[in-house]
Amino acid sequence: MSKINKEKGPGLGSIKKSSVGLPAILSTLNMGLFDLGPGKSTRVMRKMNQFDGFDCPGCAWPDPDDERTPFGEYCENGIKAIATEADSKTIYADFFKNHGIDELKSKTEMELGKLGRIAEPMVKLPGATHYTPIAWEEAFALIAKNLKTLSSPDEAVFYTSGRTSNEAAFMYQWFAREFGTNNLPDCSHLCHESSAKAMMKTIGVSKGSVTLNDFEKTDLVIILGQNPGSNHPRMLTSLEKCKKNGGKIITINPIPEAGLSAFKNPKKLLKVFGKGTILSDLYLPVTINGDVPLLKAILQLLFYEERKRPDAAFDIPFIYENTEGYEAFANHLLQQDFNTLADASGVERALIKQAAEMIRKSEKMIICWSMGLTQHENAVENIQEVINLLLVKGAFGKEGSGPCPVRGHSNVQGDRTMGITEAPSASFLKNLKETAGFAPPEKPGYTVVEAIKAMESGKAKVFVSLGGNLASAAPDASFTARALQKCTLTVQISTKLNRSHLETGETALILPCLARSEKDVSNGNIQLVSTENAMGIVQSSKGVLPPCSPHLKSEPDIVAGIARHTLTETKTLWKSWAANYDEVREVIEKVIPGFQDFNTRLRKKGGFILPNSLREKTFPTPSGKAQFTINEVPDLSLPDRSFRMMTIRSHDQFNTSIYGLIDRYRGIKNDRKIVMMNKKDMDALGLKSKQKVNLSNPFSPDTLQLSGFSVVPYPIPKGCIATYFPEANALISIQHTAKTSQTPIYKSSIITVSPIT
Ligand SMILES: Nc1nc2c(c(=O)[nH]1)N[C@H]1C(S)=C(S)[C@@H](COP(=O)(O)OP(=O)(O)OC[C@H]3O[C@@H](n4cnc5c(=O)[nH]c(N)nc54)[C@H](O)[C@@H]3O)O[C@H]1N2
Ligand SMILES: Nc1nc2c(c(=O)[nH]1)N[C@H]1C(S)=C(S)[C@@H](COP(=O)(O)OP(=O)(O)OC[C@H]3O[C@@H](n4cnc5c(=O)[nH]c(N)nc54)[C@H](O)[C@@H]3O)O[C@H]1N2
Ligand SMILES: [Mo]
Repeated sequence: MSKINKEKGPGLGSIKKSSVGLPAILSTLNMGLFDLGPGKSTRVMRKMNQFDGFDCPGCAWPDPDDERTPFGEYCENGIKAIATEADSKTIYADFFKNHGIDELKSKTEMELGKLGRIAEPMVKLPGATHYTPIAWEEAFALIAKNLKTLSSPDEAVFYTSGRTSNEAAFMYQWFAREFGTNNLPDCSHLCHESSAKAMMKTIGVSKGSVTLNDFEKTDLVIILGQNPGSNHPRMLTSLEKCKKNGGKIITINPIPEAGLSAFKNPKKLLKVFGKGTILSDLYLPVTINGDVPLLKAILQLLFYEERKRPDAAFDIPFIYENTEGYEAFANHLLQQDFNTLADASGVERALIKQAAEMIRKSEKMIICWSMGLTQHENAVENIQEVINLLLVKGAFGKEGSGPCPVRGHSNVQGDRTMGITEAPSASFLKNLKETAGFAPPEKPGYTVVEAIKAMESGKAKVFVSLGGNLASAAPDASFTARALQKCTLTVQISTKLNRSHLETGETALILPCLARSEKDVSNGNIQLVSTENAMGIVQSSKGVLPPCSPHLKSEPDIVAGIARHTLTETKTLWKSWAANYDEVREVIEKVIPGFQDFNTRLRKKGGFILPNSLREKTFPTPSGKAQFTINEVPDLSLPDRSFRMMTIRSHDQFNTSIYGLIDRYRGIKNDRKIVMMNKKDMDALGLKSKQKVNLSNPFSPDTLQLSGFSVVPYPIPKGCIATYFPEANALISIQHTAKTSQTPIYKSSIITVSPIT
């Protein structure tokens, strides 16, 4: 467990080349022992990601289809996620009596999380300084009263974070639509929305098509804008298998992330002391947001090769049979100047040529990407350029090939499948209407950024949050706090205390729910829920631990409670749904394609895979063809003394849940208010290692500022800086989002850095 040492300032160690290995295992076990106690640790680890266990509440990377190790399918960060969730400490009414909201606001996000699990429902009444206890039925009645006094259902916002089960998500969207609104923003808007928009437009499907098996069959994996060593550690096992079978890996990232250089598989304990597998064959240190020029430079080199020797680089039969827009795309490539593209990308020409040659030779290629591509102003274009590369190589409908947007939260993909979206498709609404017997609203609802703006301007007045921590996860922390404070009612359905429980509306409710690892018992039976991982596999999840408090309710039960009190005329069987999720699944089966025989197939070992037409080389775009796109090179010039800033995760956090202060692979500890900067840039500004600086975003309509950050030298391209999420969120403008997807530009704010004098 890390020690908090605010006095000492940041500790700097060496940047690690390899990930996992012995220190990781020790760190994991320490964490497990610390928070859970040894008996509970073992029980949890034996059941996590097992066929008859529960789905890890961490990331969305899939579990192996075939063998699973007897000691649990886990990774270091999965254990940290579970240890945090299954915390034995609890906070009851007496805690809230002794600690007012203002006092709690002075705590960091990490300190709040470490207070323990919320153990009973609480309310903050208008004008009160403290939360006080409230009975469940009273809490539901209070929500109903507030919702019923709105002048339109569109004045309510129903947010979802991606941990919610399919069953709870399905009930939640049904409730919002029966109430009369499509205001169902979710954390996807802050995450992979840019991928969804780009993929829908170009290939007609918003999900990736590859499976774990494809990683064993492929000859090339390209990883852009992703740090799997920290955020999807089990992906390294797939990459290791790819390497064993002769595959190659290219990584494209402004910083050399550990885990991609060398990987020691924690499950093979004997190998821990060995050298590990070198994973990445080629690393391209792209400048922040230099991916479009880099990909274009690669595409141009491939195009020239293809012109010289037909079939040398492109899959022309695939292109002619399955795509549109190739000629315009090829003409555009011809007009580009290679040197200008290379300069804009920040990558040496020789490395670009090496990458192009590896791609040219590849016959089966997977491209993985995550937040490094999705959180820029031109994020949708970034991903469209990735699709262009997949299209020229014909990387669809064949083994070992395809797009792999690596999702974040464990069920974020499933929540979208269940209808959590502000813009439901016409076919979804039709199915819902036929099954539900009410007319769901057609007018699109708010995205996350639109919802925050609506609350801030008084257009939305009630905010309900099914998990998550909007106050810390959203951009412009003070704007978002103001938005929440302007609501008449804010409701947090959650497991642990976070900033969003403290930036309250006039009235505020905390409704504590069961976590995924806890037993959800109804009429003496343990209920199953389901989740969908990043590869479209739907699996069951069954909690194994006793609930941390007798006063918790399950998420479906809470949604049903709110619905029962709000929808007085409802014909929906809320009570019996909450008592038996099989009944919810029977209805899901009617509304959502791919879920036939849901209850039976869910109980099969390993669950089932949802259909994905990309695997059959079918592109459900309006014309039935995949689309090439022409994407502009972004203007990457920087005003004097300014930097392009990316906000990233450390190795010791899950989003806004901060486990500790050791970003072990990057060698940074004891502090998270850190600015990673190129040594030459530090010299030019006259900054010393660990010197305190002020950061400001003068390009936002209201200048956004933070002080007291320490600058540290780091191998990052000149002109680029990195800070941690969520500490730097106060600097990110809410007015300036990605085109089309409205995702905040968490990875490319323009920031000035000045020493504290
Ligand atoms: N342990 C743990 N696991 C997690 C999470 C967690 O916080 N902790 N969060 C979950 C969630 S919700 C998500 S969405 C995922 C996030 O997983 P990641 O996307 O891996 O998370 P980030 O830390 O945002 O890292 C983005 C990576 O992109 C790189 N990058 C930034 N800008 C650019 C750019 O312009 N171009 C390129 N090529 N690279 C760039 C950064 O250097 C960094 O390595 O992880 C999920 N899993
Ligand atoms: N600067 C910057 N900001 C970012 C990002 C970035 O890269 N940079 N990334 C963005 C991304 S990718 C994402 S996905 C968002 C994440 O945004 P959110 O999903 O809103 O935030 P989380 O931190 O994942 O939410 C954590 C809280 O969820 C609650 N919780 C945990 N488990 C459960 C459960 O089982 N049920 C319920 N009901 N509640 C639970 C706990 O109370 C916990 O405090 O942040 C975004 N914000
Ligand atoms: Mo995410």
